[in-house]
Amino acid sequence: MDMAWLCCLFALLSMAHGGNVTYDGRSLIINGEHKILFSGEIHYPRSTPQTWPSLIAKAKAGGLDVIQTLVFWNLHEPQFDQFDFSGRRDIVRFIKEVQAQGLYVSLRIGPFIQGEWAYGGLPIWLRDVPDIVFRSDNKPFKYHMWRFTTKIVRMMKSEKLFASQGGPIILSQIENEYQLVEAGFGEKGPPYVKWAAAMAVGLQTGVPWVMCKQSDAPDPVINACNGRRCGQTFVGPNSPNKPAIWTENWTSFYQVYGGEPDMRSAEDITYQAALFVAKKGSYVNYYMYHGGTNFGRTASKYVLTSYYDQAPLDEYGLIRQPKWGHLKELHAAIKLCLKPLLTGVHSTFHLGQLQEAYVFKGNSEECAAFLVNNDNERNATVHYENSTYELPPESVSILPDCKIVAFNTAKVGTEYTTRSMKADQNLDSPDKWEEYKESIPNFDKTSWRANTLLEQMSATKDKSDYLWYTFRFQHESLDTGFVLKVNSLAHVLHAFVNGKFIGSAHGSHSSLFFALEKNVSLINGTNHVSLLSVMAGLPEAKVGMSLCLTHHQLELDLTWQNCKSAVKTNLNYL
Ligand SMILES: *[C@@H]1O[C@H](CO)[C@@H](O)[C@H](O)[C@H]1NC(C)=O
Ligand SMILES: *[C@@H]1O[C@H](CO)[C@@H](O)[C@H](O)[C@H]1NC(C)=O
Ligand SMILES: *[C@@H]1O[C@H](CO)[C@@H](O)[C@H](O)[C@H]1NC(C)=O
Ligand SMILES: *[C@@H]1O[C@H](CO)[C@@H](O)[C@H](O)[C@H]1NC(C)=O
Ligand SMILES: *[C@@H]1O[C@H](CO)[C@@H](O)[C@H](O)[C@H]1NC(C)=O
Ligand SMILES: *[C@H]1O[C@H](CO)[C@@H](O)[C@H](O)[C@H]1NC(C)=O
Repeated sequence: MDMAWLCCLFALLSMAHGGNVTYDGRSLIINGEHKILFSGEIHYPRSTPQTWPSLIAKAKAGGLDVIQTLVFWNLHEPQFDQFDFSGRRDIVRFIKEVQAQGLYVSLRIGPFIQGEWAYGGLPIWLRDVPDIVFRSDNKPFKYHMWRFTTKIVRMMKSEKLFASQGGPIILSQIENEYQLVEAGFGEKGPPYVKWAAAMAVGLQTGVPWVMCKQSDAPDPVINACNGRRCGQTFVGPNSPNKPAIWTENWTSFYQVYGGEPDMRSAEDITYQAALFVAKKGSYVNYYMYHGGTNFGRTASKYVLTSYYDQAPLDEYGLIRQPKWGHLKELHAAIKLCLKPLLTGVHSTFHLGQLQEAYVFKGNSEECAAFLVNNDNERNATVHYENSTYELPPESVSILPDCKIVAFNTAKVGTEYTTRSMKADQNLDSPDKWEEYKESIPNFDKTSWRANTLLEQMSATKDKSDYLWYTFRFQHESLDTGFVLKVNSLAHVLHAFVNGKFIGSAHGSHSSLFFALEKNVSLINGTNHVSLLSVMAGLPEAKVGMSLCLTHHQLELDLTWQNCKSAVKTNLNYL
């Protein structure tokens, strides 16, 4: 008997998934029901298929309704028309795992995704498509974007993964934060936005599309907010018929080489999230809920392999407290308010100079209130409905019955945890290491020669992070002291002159280029310069260098570009 009951409950739960998804000014509507949804971003390739079930289970236990993920084009199509959906790339398996645990999926197809991912997710071979201009009203780009988007949508459809087919996917995203760069595309920008929206909508997924940070997202695409403080900054949807959706609520921030971990507090995250819901926000996504690991060479320039370790689930999938627990309590408190939140009449009024109430009043007794103290320094005592409430600085109190405080964002009840590490394997014993000596290549040994300095990504096609640049030249003079100056758009440079190491230099995440400047001594006869240029992750821009060798008034200009032009001598260069 019990078993039978269990079975039917399960059946009901999974049936609850199917259904067309629409929206109105209040929220997404799934199966005819308005929804307030909490979503957590988890990227399938940043963890392993073995860990997906437990990550999703922990997200569900934390009170989430939706798992949101990007789709990683260059991971799936590393060579043109050669697709790979195996192992960590198995997006269908990931989505089915989310479905099996009864959660929804939001699929951010992009296919430009940024995401601190190599080349923003675009395959490197796209660079070689003739006349292509990325993310613009450009035929070749639109063709390839259409091709990949269609490929993914068809794959989802054939697995019946859209909610309209009974699957878990309730939302999809096209493009990503395009408005930030749109002006740079001049008159090619706006038609591209219109095209992207129409192309996506034309794929007839039966679920809505969003564009994030795109205030002019064309109907019926929903413009969504990304950022840390959407609770304060989002001006709202661009139509009264669209819901307020927050696609990236940053739980901390990604970390770069040489940077400090970003510690966004549980209080701050819940304050912004509660404020967003108080202002009729209906969808909050935490970016990231689990960051995980940038395996292999998938991180973009200077980004660490560890991704959003400070998220509610840390890099290893361990619950990070109090973040996870405090968010869980927020979700539970807001779920207690659902009825008035979704059906009640919304009103807002001041409780003090920096204090506000957001109230949702339904029929009869239904009432939920959010009491907000925007003062970031002082407690505030406020009066609301004949009661007195003490509000901590910069906080939201949630009253699911307009009387009793169920949750305050600044009062963290969850205990802090610390993570202790113990060595499982020692990697420092000499027998685990081997040393290799690579000879310094010089110009005589190169087979690939060009009349200009080659741009690094075009040369390596992402097969390697390393590229040697070598050249030789004749020199005869009393003077031996010269300065070698290299301006690099790559990330690290090691320089050798006549087989001798003369120094290294590197840039940083925030710098666009760096310079190496070293004194070198030259010999009479043939001199060899060998430069090992290293990339620490694919950036979104060109990577190359210019270099010059200067001495007094004499400059040898090896690029005919950036160094002031000078004597062009009998140089041979690669
Ligand atoms: C979704 O909408 C289509 C077209 O209106 C309809 O045929 C279908 O039955 C709907 N699906 C569900 C699950 O309601
Ligand atoms: C706010 O009130 C709490 C408890 O009433 C008190 O512990 C705290 O120090 C006060 N904070 C400020 C900034 O006044
Ligand atoms: C608040 O007090 C006033 C006056 O005593 C009373 O009329 C009103 O019903 C009270 N409101 C609530 C919500 O209790
Ligand atoms: C290099 O060449 C210059 C000019 O021919 C000459 O004066 C100088 O002595 C040479 N230096 C050496 C170390 O041979
Ligand atoms: C090169 O040598 C000169 C003179 O010895 C010194 O003043 C200068 O700082 C050096 N430059 C670099 C880049 O090392
Ligand atoms: C979103 O992120 C911002 C900043 O990282 C935070 O203040 C806010 O509370 C977050 N909101 C949610 C719902 O996570």
